[in-house]
Amino acid sequence: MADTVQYWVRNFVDGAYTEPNETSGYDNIDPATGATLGRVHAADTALVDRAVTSARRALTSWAKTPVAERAALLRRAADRIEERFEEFVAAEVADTGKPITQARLLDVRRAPQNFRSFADIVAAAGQESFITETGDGRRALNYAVRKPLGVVAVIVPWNLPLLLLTWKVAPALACGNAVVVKPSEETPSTATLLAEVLAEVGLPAGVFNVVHGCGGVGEFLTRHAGIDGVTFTGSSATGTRVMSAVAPRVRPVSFELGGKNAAVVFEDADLDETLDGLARSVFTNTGQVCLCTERVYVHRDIFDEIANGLIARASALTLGRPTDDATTTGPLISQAHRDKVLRYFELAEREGAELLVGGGVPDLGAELNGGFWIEPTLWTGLTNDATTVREEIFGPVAALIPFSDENEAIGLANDTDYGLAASVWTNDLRRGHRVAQAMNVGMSWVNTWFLRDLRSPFGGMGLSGLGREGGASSLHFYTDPTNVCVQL
Ligand code: 6OD
Repeated sequence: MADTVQYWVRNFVDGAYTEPNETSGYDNIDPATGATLGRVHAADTALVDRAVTSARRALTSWAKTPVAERAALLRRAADRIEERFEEFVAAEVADTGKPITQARLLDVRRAPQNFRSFADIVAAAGQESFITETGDGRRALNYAVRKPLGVVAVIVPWNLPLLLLTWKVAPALACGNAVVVKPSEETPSTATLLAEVLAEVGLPAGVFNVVHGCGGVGEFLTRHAGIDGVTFTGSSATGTRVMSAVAPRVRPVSFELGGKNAAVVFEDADLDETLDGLARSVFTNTGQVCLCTERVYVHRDIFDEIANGLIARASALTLGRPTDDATTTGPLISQAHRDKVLRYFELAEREGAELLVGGGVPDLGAELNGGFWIEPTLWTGLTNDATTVREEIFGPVAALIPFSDENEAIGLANDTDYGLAASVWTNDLRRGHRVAQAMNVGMSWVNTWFLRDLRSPFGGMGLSGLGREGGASSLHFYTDPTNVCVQL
């Protein structure tokens, strides 16, 4: 990848790519090698302003476009993404360093699914209505007309760039909104490609805009008077900044933020199935999924078996060139992120962790050693008091902690400021339901992890977020109701 031709990733505003300005770009770095892939055109405030203005202009007619037409466009977008599937895969792999098999099976696969699902969901959506009897003889019909929220700022992270972008853009467009998208500065390419696809399938100019840049671009965008709402996936710290940016104008936000997700493993769990699921939940995307497990609570009776099984699975992961089919595990996204994860590795040692596997930087040879690689890592010996068990690390690492009974397990799992996801592993059906329901999280899985139905509510509690997206929850966030009351 180091010899990739230099290219510019451009902004997309009012239906066209803008010309790059040599003075306002930054390098797009390949996380697998550390090499420069190309240059990204950073938007200045004038360009962000133009993006918002064009979105406001386009909103007027897009909001009035019949739902069936909007849904048909979403379906055409899904078809076109599938036609250009390998281009999206290549762009996602280059930006993130993730294994190509994962980009195909998880990331890019979800993009057409997101468009088709929200085409179906919006087409089938009904409206609530009530016949009101006031008690003094009057009757009325109450119904709500749901209107698009308006111009929505869509701010998405670098871990699952296209998946998360389309998860938000599909319902936003389906509901008749116009969007200004700010992808992470680390992963600009698939958003830029999506702009082209949406134009190809006939989305009117200005309905979908992309502006690139670092935090300052996001800050300017979210404070902009022309923005009617913000949907954001990323860190809890950035979420609080977005919240204060929109506070003076009282605009709605939808946040999916960090997690410190627990897995609870009971003594009656199916060992192989559980170990495969746990390993997937800890190491997928090199631990860089907000849903990844970083705390594994294991019943004492099977603690050693689970620890040994996880060590074996961690050791069997293949770190290597992201474009090789055999690679299971890519690098972290950046040098800065690896430095952060390594600081947690050092801290864990000071906090008394016993290292079961990993704990450092692997030697992958000259071609890859400039990349941001890290070893899949497991610890025991830590307790819930440890900072490494309380703070989100966002790397391929988990702490294994024993428990003796169900109540203790629930207490330990819920002892956190976060509340995004949990998984429960047991063959006792009633216990599975009971414990999954007791988890103070947005998503609680039993004997599985990250199994998605796009109609379900998705989001987090506590530091993990605000609001829910998915199915009807997305329709609620991306619309604003006007209730009409007609006396009969
Ligand atoms: O699957 C999804 O729809 C979703 N929002 C996943 C989020 C992953 C966060 O890293």
